[in-house]
Amino acid sequence: YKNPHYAPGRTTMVHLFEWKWDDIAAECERWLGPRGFGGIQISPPNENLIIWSHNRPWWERYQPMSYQLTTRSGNEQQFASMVRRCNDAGVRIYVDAIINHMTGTWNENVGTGGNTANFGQFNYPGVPFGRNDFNWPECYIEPSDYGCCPERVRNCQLSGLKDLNQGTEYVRQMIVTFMNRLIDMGVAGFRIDAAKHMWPGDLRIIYDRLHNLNTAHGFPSGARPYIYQEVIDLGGEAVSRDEYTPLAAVTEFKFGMELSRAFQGGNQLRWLANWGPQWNLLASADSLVFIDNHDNQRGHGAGGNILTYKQARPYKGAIAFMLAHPYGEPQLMSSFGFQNTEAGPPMDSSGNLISPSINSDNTCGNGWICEHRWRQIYQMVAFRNVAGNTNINDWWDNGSNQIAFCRGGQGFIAFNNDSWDLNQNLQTCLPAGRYCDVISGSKSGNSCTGKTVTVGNDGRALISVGANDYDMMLAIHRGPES
Ligand code: LAG
Ligand code: CA
Repeated sequence: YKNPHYAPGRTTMVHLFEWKWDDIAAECERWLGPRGFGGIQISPPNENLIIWSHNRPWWERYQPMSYQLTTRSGNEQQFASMVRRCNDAGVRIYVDAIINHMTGTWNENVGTGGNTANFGQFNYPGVPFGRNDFNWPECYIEPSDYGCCPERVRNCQLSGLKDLNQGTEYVRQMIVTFMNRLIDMGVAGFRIDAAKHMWPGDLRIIYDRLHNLNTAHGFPSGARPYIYQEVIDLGGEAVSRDEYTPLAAVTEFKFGMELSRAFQGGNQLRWLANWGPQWNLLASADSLVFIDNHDNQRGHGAGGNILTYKQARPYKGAIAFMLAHPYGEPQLMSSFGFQNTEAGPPMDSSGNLISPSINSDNTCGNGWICEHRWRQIYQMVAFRNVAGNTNINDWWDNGSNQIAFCRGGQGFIAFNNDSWDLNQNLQTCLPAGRYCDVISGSKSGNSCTGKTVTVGNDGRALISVGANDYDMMLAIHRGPES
């Protein structure tokens, strides 16, 4: 369950948060496929409660009403067509699976597929689920439970969301049927929402009943779905990430916290020389990594002082480090703009999602940020694809915040987070020649719109990253784009 089964030569997924299925299909064909992206995490595809009392917040999608595939992102037919078109473009689909709970208790009770529920009776006819399918008697997770009491973390309600009992055969069957339907439609795997709040033993039974990936969508025969379990473990809790790594991959929240700290100047970049398990991160093969996600970019979930699109310069630095470094399975965030942390995605007065528009410089409009269309980010996806499974070599640092390293003989990157210029003759490990920096510009034909780097026969080159340059890094690699 730890192999994302990307198409050959691809390495990176992006979370297209709250996008519509038709827009994702188009994005696979016009952008993600051609640019070498490996996959997409989509928002939950199953029916959720409509919450007008909070003006349709983004978080209504974390309140399931049924496993029918109708949401603001589209219906089942649109979902199937998206998966087909993306797989044909070489881009995999990973589903955010909300299987720990159903909704909270609300006055509104209509879902995006038209199903209703009786919250007081724990009745969800769209599945159907009833009182016996939930942990009982009702209890609510208190902050102090995380320190002491795994059984309360697993069996009580998270934020008042009605807690399914995955220990019962019927609940497992409903969940497995839902997930297998998606696998048969061609998805490549799942994010397991709130995995900390489910028993590892129950999850194992569920995973082991999942189908192999669909060979008619280009997967090798016998391939198991990629599963990354959302477990927020910053240390010191009764439930630990290590209970979940024997099952499948796990989200590593320390990754984005530490890199956010370093790239904001709270830690010197030179300490990143041993980035990985020596920082108490998970083993690389177990680890799904990201700088920000949909929760912590707005202070939900683990919170913390996380870099986002709002602090673009250090954010791009942290993302470039993530993509240049071989540790972990990286995931990019693609956001909609927000001020209010509860606000939903761009929508009209009826609550319909508004599609992103695409500007002439490839960026997005209509309220969508599309970090995955920022040059400094998508060109680092290409860098990572070229670097492949090479290791880091020729690490250099100035004893402070200027660092550089090679990826085998495939790529070279330098960062300057000091307040003075970086001007050094450094080993790039690349064949002699002229390279185009993929951060400050891009190659078009024989010319380069950004910095040019000339590598000598000894592999060395003069590397310059000014303290006041637009970006804090410079990257070159083999292949046509640099
Ligand atoms: C997750 N991972 O474990 C998701 O990443 C996270 O986004 C989900 O919370 C959470 N678990 C449940 O799937 C989000 C919001 C919550 C929101 C919840 C349900 O961060 O704030 O709770 O989705 O929509 C909301 C209200 C609560 C209320 C609750 C129940 O904010 O005040 O108690 O709904 O009605
Ligand atoms: Ca639970």
